[in-house]
Amino acid sequence: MQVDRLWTNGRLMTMAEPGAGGGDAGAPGLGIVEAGAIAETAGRIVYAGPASGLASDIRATETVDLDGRWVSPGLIDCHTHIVHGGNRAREFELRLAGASYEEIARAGGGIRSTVAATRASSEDDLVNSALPRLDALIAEGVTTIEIKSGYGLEREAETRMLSAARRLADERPVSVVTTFLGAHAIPPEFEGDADGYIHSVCRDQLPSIAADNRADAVDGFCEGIAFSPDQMALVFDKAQALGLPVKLHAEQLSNVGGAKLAARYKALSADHLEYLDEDGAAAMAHAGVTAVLLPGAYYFLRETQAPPVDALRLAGVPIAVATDCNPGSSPLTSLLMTMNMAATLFRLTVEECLTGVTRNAARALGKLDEIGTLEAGKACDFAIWDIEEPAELVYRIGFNPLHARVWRGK
Ligand code: DI6
Ligand code: FE
Repeated sequence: MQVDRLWTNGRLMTMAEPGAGGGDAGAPGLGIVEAGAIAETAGRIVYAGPASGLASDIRATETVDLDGRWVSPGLIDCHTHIVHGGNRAREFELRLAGASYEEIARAGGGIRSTVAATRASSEDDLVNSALPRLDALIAEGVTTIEIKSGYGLEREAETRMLSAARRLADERPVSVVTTFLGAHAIPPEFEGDADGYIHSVCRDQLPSIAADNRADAVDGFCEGIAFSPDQMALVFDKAQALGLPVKLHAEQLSNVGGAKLAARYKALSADHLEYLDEDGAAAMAHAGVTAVLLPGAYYFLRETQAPPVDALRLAGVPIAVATDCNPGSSPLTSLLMTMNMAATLFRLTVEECLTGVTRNAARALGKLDEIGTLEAGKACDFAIWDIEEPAELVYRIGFNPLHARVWRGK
């Protein structure tokens, strides 16, 4: 058997679903394989497991000795807004002086100030300003990133954001998944007319964005300061008519029933969820909606109500974790730091954090058959770490133990 590359002598966290086989007993969840090997051909994993299980006639064009290092699937940041113009450091200072996120938003700052900066940016500007943020994530082993629009709020600027996001995948060895977030905020032209703006999202923005294949999914901000479940339902109806899966920013600052709406539309994920209740968690579990927890926004906005992790566990909702990297509520470009926050602030276990940035992050993107675990048939994306045990990836703060990153076999 001939393969392109063979990595030997690694300690694998396959992150394969428990019961899927491959993992040693005594290490539930992480799917640990000591003395592991990974074989790759044409960017795909053809084998990941104990070296003893390799075909005896295996021949590789190139063989790499991992020297006993730990290997995880490539990390996946499944919720970001890394493409945008400007920054909001001044607003941060206002918040330090006592203003709340909601007060700033209601006064026309917040998301809208980033909208003005984004509208004034060319596609090149957007690509160039996002690259350092993307590079910071890549440097920590990220191999797939989701990027949302939502700071253009009209067709041309939303389209520009999405093409900038797609272009980032040409600029760097990383997979980019794009999400149309036209229903993020009410733009100044529609002041006081949320219904009118939703109508324009459905009529003027979504159809052309879908026709040009610019977005892989459709998202919205369902919140008192943004759009109601009824308004979001109109966007979701249109998205589904155009064949696009949906997801939702839900119950971040209050409970307006966003999680139930997401469940009704079999959304890929409902994200934030600080104010989720048990009914909402049950509805998500029933509909197979992944919970994406975003501790960076919770931390940065100094929220005090943490998401109901026990209710999510009890209901059996898969939990993912992401940076929510955005200029207003989570200027965070470290997925390792995000895992530490999820553990410290939300009390996720190490296993939940690691699953949250691999297997369940893949699930939140609808790409579990493609990425998220080290299993034959999937894309050959992985991270090699200089650590003694997996918990170190969650435990350390501001320390990057990445040894090397492999994307599509390279
Ligand atoms: N919720 C958030 O935390 C971000 N968007 C959203 O819907 C905030 C975006 C921003 O403040 O720019
Ligand atoms: Fe967000």
